[in-house]
Amino acid sequence: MFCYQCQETAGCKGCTVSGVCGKKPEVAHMQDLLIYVTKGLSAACVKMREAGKAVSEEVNHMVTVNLFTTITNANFDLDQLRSRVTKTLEMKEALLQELGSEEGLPQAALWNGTEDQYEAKAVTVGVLATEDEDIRSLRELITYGLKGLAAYTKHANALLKDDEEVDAFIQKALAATLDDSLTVDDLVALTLETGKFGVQGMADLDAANTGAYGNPEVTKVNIGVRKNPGILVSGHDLKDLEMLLEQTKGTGVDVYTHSEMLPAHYYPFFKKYDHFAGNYGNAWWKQKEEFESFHGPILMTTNCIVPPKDSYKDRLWTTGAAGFPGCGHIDGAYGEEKDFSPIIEQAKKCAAPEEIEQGEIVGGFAHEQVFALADQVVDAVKSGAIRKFVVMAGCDGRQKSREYYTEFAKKLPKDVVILTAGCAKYKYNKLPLGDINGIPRVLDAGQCNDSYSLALIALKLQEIFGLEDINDLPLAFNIAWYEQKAVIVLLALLYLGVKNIHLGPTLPAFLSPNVAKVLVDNFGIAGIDTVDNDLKLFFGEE
Ligand code: FSO
Ligand code: SF4
Repeated sequence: MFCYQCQETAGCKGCTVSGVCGKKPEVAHMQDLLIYVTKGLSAACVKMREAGKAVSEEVNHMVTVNLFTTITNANFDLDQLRSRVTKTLEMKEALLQELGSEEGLPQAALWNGTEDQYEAKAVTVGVLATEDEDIRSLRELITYGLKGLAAYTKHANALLKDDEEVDAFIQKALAATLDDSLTVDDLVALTLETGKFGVQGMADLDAANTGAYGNPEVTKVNIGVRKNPGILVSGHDLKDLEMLLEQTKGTGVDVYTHSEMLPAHYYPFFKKYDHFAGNYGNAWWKQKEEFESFHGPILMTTNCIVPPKDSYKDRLWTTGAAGFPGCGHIDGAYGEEKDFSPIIEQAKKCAAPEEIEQGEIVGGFAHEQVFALADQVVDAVKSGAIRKFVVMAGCDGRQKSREYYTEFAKKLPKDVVILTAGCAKYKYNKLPLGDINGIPRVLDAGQCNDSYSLALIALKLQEIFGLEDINDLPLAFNIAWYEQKAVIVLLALLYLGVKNIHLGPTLPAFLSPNVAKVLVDNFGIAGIDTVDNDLKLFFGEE
């Protein structure tokens, strides 16, 4: 196997024996094959569109869910992956029939095989199949960005919002990664175009979420526990949460959020559920301890899954693109009511969660809420009470080097405000960082996809202050990344013209020296240094 798509890749180079995430070689191979056949299907879709034929929603959804399934920590289930390969091949064959010609199609669109041939094929189509390291680097950068975009698209689709332009772009770009005639320059241009559609995809999801659940508002979320048994919901899919909250009404079972589901509490819609109890625990990587002490069932609606301990494996459930062998999986098509009753029945027999902390965290600073506070914010900037903002969005992870972000937050000058989104916030959202004239020093916009809100806030401030360039704002970017959703957020920010983004705790292994140089020279992308050096760099002090 060879995989280097996430920040925790072995030796900062690539996982070759087994994934640091727990992904076994057979699973890694099947994911490689799934990506390959999805690229083949996409190439057929491109031909369909060129021929003026419609591509069905079913096909669009197959492409996005396939991509999502291969995101870090989302799906470890070999059987599910294999059956997705089979369905993708069937779908692609149907398109070839409809096209009536194979002319101009790449090998990936022409290949077909039976299950017993999958493994042998898979080992020939992985990342290393592209020999030129710069072309490989750009193809992977684009593919990972598309995986992130597909994840966000899937959540919008779950709320019955489809954007044919985004789907068509995903397919076009996937097909382009198979095209040997494209140069480094072509692929750099496609990388930026991916960022453009990243903005569009995040805007779509924002519209879907706020359309269904209202605009997030300032909210205090309890982090303690109640006395009833509970179900813990993790991942990013708000529609799954809604269905579960409806089905648990009046059952005596409480529902808690975990990790990236925390921001659900900020939406007005979810406040009507009395049994929506609070948030339990921290970012994804602490789940072994926290799922143990939660005592009740856990529903993973997306990544990030840590391979479970036997002690709670029977309480771990997956749905959507997530999967783990031996854990229960709840199926359900878009628009269909999923049946969570097995989880609810299990919860009733479980003990109440064990308290691991007490108190509250505050969040809900998405675009509309911040716009409502704009006068207060602008006054604080004009009076000098707020000197600067620092965007610290992105992901958390288990590496010790990430303590940098806690220390950085603690040592920040007192007149600096953190803007955040994604699970990165757990490195500092429980610290007593206080407020500036009533504005909390950590403004949490929501999930990683809500980085879109941070971009809107920056654009609004640019407009209010009458600045020509977004980079003239008193705003620094110190982003933590882990998996591929952070890649699309990064590409979206680059597309919006943001420069000098610092990315840590390490730069992606999939950036070849030349591709990294393009990003450094054109966008000022940089890594992180020590906390003290970076504080000096960003704020001119230690
Ligand atoms: Fe975190 Fe995992 Fe949201 Fe990611 S839980 S790491 S970038 O899936 O998507 O922030
Ligand atoms: Fe390694 Fe990350 Fe790939 Fe898992 S997703 S195999 S940890 S590079």
